[in-house]
Amino acid sequence: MLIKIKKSWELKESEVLSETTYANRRQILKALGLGGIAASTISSMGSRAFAAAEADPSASLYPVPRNESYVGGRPLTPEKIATTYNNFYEFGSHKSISEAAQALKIRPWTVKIDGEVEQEMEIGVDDLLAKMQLEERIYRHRCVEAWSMVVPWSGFALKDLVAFAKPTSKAKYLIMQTFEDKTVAPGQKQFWYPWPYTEGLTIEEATNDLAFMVTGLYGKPLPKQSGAPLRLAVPWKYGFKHIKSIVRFSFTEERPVSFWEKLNASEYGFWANVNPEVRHPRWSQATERDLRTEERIPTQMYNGYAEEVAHLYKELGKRERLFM
Ligand SMILES: Nc1nc2c(c(=O)[nH]1)N[C@H]1C(S)=C(S)[C@@H](COP(=O)(O)O)O[C@H]1N2
Ligand SMILES: [Mo]
Repeated sequence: MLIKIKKSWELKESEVLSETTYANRRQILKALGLGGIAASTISSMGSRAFAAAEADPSASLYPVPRNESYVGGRPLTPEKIATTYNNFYEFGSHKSISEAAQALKIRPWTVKIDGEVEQEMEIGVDDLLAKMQLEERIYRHRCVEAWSMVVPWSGFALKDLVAFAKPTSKAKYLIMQTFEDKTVAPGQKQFWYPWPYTEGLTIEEATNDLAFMVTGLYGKPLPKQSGAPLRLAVPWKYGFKHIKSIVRFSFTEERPVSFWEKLNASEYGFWANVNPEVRHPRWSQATERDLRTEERIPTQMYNGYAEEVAHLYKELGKRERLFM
């Protein structure tokens, strides 16, 4: 089973690059005897496109005041592009998942806080929002696949959530976990992926000023395809660290192994800091495609946030520091 997981995995990036390689992936699934499953999963995607658009009870909170200390450095990506070109494997391993994602029910939405905390708890997302100071920040977003955008996220500092959770002195890492529900997320029927999606940060990263819990986008509640109702933004790291639709925050002593790292540790490491000098094993990270202009621009060290975060990695060995 594990061997099969690795094989199907090697296709992730190529799928994105062209239809031809996408077809190639189907051939491999077929060879593994999984062709039937894959075909039915693919055809069910999008069928829930027009699920009732229930009103978001947090709508009246937006827009929130902009924190001017975070600037994009280049023009914003149009909302239409940022909300229709997405990565959210729960709804399909391609970019056009925005309609399929409407099947996700985002209320009631309960978040669990557990592990190394003074007291484990569950809290409804609207109660959590009421406790947090919301603001807007313009952040650059750099996907490991070498495309990028500049967007106005609304939300609150992750360090405020950490403070609210009261981790014990044993807590060294924060693990976040996405919802799990095969009935709304057809991608989760693809059993060769290690669902649920998880991501992790060190406590120092999670309490860095830049680490942001996103709850809104372009002055409105976060769209489902973007990871409603709660999603992470750590703009100095590759996009896959920006876990969507979070239901659980666990504090641990041990470093977690996240979704992509389980699938392919040599390509999607724990640190995942944006670094133009370190190639992905299959392509250069020196430049990126801006979604607004479709032009290639140079990639910056830590995605341009070195001043804020480089100190976090001083103690790491050279190989670890550079490893994406
Ligand atoms: N749960 C979950 N979170 C996820 C992903 C995913 O597939 N599932 N994809 C990640 C990747 S690779 C990127 S680049 C960003 C994309 O966010 P966007 O669709 O808002 O641009 O979400 C990240 N968060
Ligand atoms: Mo990504």
